[in-house]
Amino acid sequence: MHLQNHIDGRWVDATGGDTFDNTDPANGELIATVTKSTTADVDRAVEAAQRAYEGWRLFPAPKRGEILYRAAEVMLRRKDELAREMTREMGKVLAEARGDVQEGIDMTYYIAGEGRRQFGDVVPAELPNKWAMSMRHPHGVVAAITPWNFPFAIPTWKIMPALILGNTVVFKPASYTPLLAVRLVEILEEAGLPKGVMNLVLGSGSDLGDHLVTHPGVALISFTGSSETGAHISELAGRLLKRVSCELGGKNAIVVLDDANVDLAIDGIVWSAFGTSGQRCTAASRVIGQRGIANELIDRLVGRAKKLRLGHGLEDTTDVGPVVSKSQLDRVHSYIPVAEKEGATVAAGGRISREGALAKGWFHEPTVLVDVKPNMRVAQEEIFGPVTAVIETSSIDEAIKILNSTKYGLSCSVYTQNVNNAFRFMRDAECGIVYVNAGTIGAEIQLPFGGMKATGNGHREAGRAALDVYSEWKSIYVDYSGRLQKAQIDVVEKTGMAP
Ligand code: UN1
Repeated sequence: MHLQNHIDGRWVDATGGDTFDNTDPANGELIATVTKSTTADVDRAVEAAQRAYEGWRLFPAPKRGEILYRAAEVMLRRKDELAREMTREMGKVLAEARGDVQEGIDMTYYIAGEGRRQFGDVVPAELPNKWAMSMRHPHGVVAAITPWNFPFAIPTWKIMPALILGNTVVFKPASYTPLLAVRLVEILEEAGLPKGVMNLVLGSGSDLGDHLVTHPGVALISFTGSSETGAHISELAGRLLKRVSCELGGKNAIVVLDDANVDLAIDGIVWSAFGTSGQRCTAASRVIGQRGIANELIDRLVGRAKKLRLGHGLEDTTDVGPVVSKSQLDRVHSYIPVAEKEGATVAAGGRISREGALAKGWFHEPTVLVDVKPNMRVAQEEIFGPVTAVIETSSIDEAIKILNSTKYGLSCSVYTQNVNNAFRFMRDAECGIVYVNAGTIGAEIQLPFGGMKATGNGHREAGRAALDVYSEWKSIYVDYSGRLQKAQIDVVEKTGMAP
């Protein structure tokens, strides 16, 4: 298989003629060769998107919605095939890959409906014979720069709201997951999206990112990835006063209080810490356990982590797949000596797995670190792998303090059977997503998704909130009095009515 760019409605190779390989992280098998774009290809994609914008912004939004609706139908039809390709391409187990595709389907249906909403306000004016209202206005060309961990869902979070509001798109997916990006563009093409509205540029962020972000034809950059890259993009774009929406790192925690249902908490921790091999920005990479249940919690969590079976995500027997690449594996594993040096103990896992069928893939054992103090690096930094750090605490107050002590603020959860504790936690957690008696992963698309502090720059994806990212507000006043009226200055006192 060979994967190409999609520019102005055509599948084309990059101008330089270079390629890179797309491989299965579980066994190293070659999936596809991929065209490797240069900045000249970015220019072509942006120019095509700029040309298409003039037509697309005027195409009625309900009709744009119908195209998205058809795209969702195609996704549904192709769901299983897409999920299988995703598992091969980036490693997550098949059930989770199906979930990723389903999240894209959900988002596409949801946003299709916005074709007939996109509400603005009509409000009374303070002067007679004057009309006041607000409406949404598209930005123009949106650059969607997406990560490999949700190679289908996250692109839909950006592309669907951008399209429904009348923007056109240049899509630069992570270089580990070009296949699912190609599939998404194929689906939009099949659904009838006009040429140039959606352009795909395959290649590495380090080669293309700065050029795309600073391109004068790009109005808005929507990025999901690391906080470091998000800060870099924001800096470049900030100087040019471009719109930027960033969805960045997390150091999410599950708090388990003494009054929790521990069985339920263990299920939530295992699922949130080791699902997707811990490669979710919502992954539970910290567990904060109150002293009364901490020993039981640790014993049982360690037992469960040791039983998880590593393997290819397409096999039924696999609980945890590989991490996405060798460099990611090395990065994750480098935290083990860091933890030990700071005084933490590896209670489960801790090793790279190379036994038998795992030898050719990038597998890391599900790992539980204990004796962790809140300020240790493993309790502060995003690891993005199957590693979770257990911290013990004395009270709910201290637990919330520890929860809020990292620079991030994406997702968190509390396990408690006490309604007062639950509500205090909901109020005081400095996170964009809070769960009660559920793990930290599994956000639904009809609510805002995103986080506080270094997790983002104040925007939210999904839900109605996404519309605010992909449009500007325009306030419109129509004076039909036929004379000069001055707001804030004219005195309107006479009602003209009998007293
Ligand atoms: C991500 O890891 O960047 O809430 C997205 C969740 C998923 C989305 C995760 N619905 O875990």
